[in-house]
Amino acid sequence: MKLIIAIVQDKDSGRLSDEFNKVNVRATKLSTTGGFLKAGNTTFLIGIEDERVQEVLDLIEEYCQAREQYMTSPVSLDVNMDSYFSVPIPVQVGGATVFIMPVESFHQF
Ligand code: 2BA
Repeated sequence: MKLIIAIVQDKDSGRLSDEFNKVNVRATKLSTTGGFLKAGNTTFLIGIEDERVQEVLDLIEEYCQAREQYMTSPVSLDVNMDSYFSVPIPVQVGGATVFIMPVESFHQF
């Protein structure tokens, strides 16, 4: 068994969750925040048999798309750093960031 940790954009999480339910892939959704953009994203925890890992990866790849988001970076107008204006900088996010870990044991009580 493996534990798949998949960080996806909130916009993709609803459809991905629906697809998991359709094919009986069990998942837990966590509301998370990206450390860089400090924007909300969704982390799925998926416990899955080894032979179904590729199926899950295929679904994640199909339903999670890359998008451009903008972060605002303060720019100083003078050397004294007295006045600032914000410049939107485009950042490419996703489709998905996925970690796969071995599961030593699995219990449900
Ligand atoms: P964030 O940390 O908010 O990062 C959003 C996007 O900003 C990243 O997209 C990447 O394109 C960019 N970015 C992140 N750190 C950067 C840096 N130090 N310098 C320049 N650009 C940077 P993704 O790579 O697709 O990551 C999307 C989200 O997945 C991340 O949101 C974070 O929540 C998670 N993530 C990505 N890599 C991770 C890792 N190695 N460990 C844990 N979480 C990770």
